[in-house]
Amino acid sequence: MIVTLAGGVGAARFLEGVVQVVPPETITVIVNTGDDITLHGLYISPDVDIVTYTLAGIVEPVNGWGIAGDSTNTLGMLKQLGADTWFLLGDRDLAVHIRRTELMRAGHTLAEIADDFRRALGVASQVLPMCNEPVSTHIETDAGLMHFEHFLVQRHAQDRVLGVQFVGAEAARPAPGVLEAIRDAEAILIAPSNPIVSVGTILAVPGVQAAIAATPAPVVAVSPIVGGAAIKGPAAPMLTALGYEVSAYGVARCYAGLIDAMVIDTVDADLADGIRALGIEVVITNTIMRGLAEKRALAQAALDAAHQVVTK
Ligand code: FO1
Repeated sequence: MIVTLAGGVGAARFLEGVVQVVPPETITVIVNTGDDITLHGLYISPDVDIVTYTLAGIVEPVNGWGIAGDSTNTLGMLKQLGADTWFLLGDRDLAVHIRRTELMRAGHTLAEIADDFRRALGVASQVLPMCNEPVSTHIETDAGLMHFEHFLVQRHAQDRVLGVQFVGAEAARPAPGVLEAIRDAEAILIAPSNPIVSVGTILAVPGVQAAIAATPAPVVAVSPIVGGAAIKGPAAPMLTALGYEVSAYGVARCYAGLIDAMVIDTVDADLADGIRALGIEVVITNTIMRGLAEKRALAQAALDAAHQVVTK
């Protein structure tokens, strides 16, 4: 079994490659739920949905979130009724949030619902939320403490980042199957997601970090920072706020002691020696995923790195 720790869009694109190189049913994706948010009375789980829609082949391809070709009639009507509609929710996407909220009220867990939905949408890989308890990533900024989605989407990441809080994480427990998947994995791949607020949130669930440190499986991370900038999203100000440099080396420092190898982009080849000095093997390749061939090649490079660690 191949285990991937995943955030949203970057992880989902990487996973499109992983399912090309290993049988999809042998993949378990452990997904960040720190971005989860309740809007219009509905429970929304952006990263779980992004991963599920992408693997189901229905994601909106340009943004990488939402459903391709979705309409926005419901949101339009909500707006007319005075609702705050800063978070764009399409009609078919809303159906997912309605059904999830209904099932949660009936006592089902996030993990059970994620499993139901991925099966209903024809996804062969396991999609496992990191925990069933509510955890919400909050960003400390010069404009105050705010939920991650308020920071990113409502306020366009305009505020200065001072720190990050994973509200509820101490009381959370890894969802059933998370620790077992990490223990029994053939390889653990950390997707090119934000190391602070996507992967960092998963690692903040008590027991997850220790399980990764203890697993005999090789652990390989793909750097989401290329040429000193994030491929997507607000990783740069977050790394800076927490004292890491905005580079593949900074990402390696986040993961030092936890990973065996890291895949970095060819433009960052000069950082390899510094990363190796942290005790991390380095594989240098193209990490920008434009088409399916590049996604597949990146997934293969990460798996090859895992194999190299094992056979070394
Ligand atoms: N990102 C945006 O930048 N603007 C949006 O309006 C927005 C809506 C949205 C709806 C459903 C969903 O699953 C994701 C959505 N995202 C949107 C993406 C999301 O904010 C982030 O990219 C992830 O949370 C980061 O992993």
